[in-house]
Amino acid sequence: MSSLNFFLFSFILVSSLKIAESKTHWKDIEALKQLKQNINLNSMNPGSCVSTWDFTFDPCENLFSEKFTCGFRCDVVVSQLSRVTELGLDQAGYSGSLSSIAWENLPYLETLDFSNNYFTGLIPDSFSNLTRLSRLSLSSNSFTGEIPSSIGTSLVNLQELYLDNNNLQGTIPSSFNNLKSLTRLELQRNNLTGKITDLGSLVNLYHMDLSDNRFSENPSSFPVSLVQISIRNNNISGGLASETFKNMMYLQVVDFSSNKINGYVPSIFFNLPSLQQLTLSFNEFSSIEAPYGTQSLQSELIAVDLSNNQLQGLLPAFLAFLPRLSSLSLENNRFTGLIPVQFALKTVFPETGMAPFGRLLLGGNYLLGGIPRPLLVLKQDSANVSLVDNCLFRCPHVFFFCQGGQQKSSSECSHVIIP
Ligand SMILES: *[C@@H]1O[C@H](CO)[C@@H](O)[C@H](O)[C@H]1NC(C)=O
Ligand SMILES: *[C@@H]1O[C@H](CO)[C@@H](O)[C@H](O)[C@H]1NC(C)=O
Ligand SMILES: *[C@@H]1O[C@H](CO)[C@@H](O)[C@H](O)[C@H]1NC(C)=O
Ligand SMILES: CC(=O)N[C@H]1CO[C@H](CO)[C@@H](O)[C@@H]1O
Repeated sequence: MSSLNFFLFSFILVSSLKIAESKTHWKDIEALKQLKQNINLNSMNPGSCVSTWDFTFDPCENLFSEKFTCGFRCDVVVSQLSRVTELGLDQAGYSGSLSSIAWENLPYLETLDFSNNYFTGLIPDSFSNLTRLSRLSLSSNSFTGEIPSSIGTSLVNLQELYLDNNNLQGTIPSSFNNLKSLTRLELQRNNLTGKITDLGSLVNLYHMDLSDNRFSENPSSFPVSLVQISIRNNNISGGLASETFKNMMYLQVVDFSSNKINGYVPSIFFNLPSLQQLTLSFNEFSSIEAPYGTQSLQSELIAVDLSNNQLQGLLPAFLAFLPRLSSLSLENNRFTGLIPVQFALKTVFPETGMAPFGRLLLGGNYLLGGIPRPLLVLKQDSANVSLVDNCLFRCPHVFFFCQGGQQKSSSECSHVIIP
């Protein structure tokens, strides 16, 4: 071999090695190709990420060029080969099914985000092969069928799961109790039914949104790590027990509105150390369990909405002693008796260190007697107060909190039973 030939030979060898250095593993290329093939052609808009994918070139080597403008991320993981670690499609209106893709070819995937597209069909069972996945988002697509229980069995590194805004049926697989790293679970706006699965093993879960489904029963306990829980607008019946919420030291926001929950509002909600927002409106509650020692409550509650229930009896005066409570709605219930002067005092002349009521909505009840004196000097722009549609002796419209409705007729008020 002449020295020139040797030089050329080594040049070619070195450059081909250099290419090999960041070449995409063939399995990842296979999976990306399959994904492109499974997206309906007519949903692939020019300019979208996937429409640019050109497999006559190496994906990871050409990422962010015009051959692969976007849609995934690569990392050199082993043996100088690039592996796809993130698949994050743009919101380009893609449709198609994900079931026949060999997901086991993407074993290094940590993030999969196909949210805000039009994907249909089942959530593939073979997602369970993506064992390094920490974030899975299929939000706002048209997936149907049940949530595969294999997700819970296999994706043990999952931290965030977003399946909201689809058309999923069935319930939450109990295998989800294996997902010990899960911090966020969003299943809102689906068609999920049955009893909400007890997820007591999920010691890191802090955000759970199950709203706008058709769940019919609460579990006997919720993860104690929860900070926010919403089960708004389901079909939950039965009552609530203090026992279900004990030890929930971090819970800040509870929204169980628009269900069919009955019985009493448990006193534990007025004793939980972190709870700030309690929303139980549009249910069938009939009473409120007052906590013990109401003068020394440590509650952090800021907003309580118990409107549109069937709450009876006298107004719960203890709520006037919650130091930070500034928004209280008890509208459209069956409360009767006098308006406690404590409510009026907290609105107009709050004690030092006590938040005043900025919102006090008492309309649509059967409250009796006169307007508590402190309210007579309340300025319109200082608080949102309403006393309309009650059985008050007089509520002249010169007072803004009497405007927007009349008092009930004397015949409607005549059946009021004073407890
Ligand atoms: C929810 O699922 C039921 C079957 O369980 C079906 O009849 C109904 O049409 C679904 N609702 C929606 C909005 O898809
Ligand atoms: C709600 O639950 C009741 C039983 O309590 C059931 O009869 C009804 O069909 C459910 N409604 C929906 C929309 O799932
Ligand atoms: C008071 O609050 C109610 C309920 O949120 C709202 O509908 C109303 O517009 C508010 N009124 C004023 C004057 O802010
Ligand atoms: C290679 C591998 O782990 N394949 C699995 C992928 O997922 C399907 C469905 O859960 C399994 O049947 C395969 O064994």
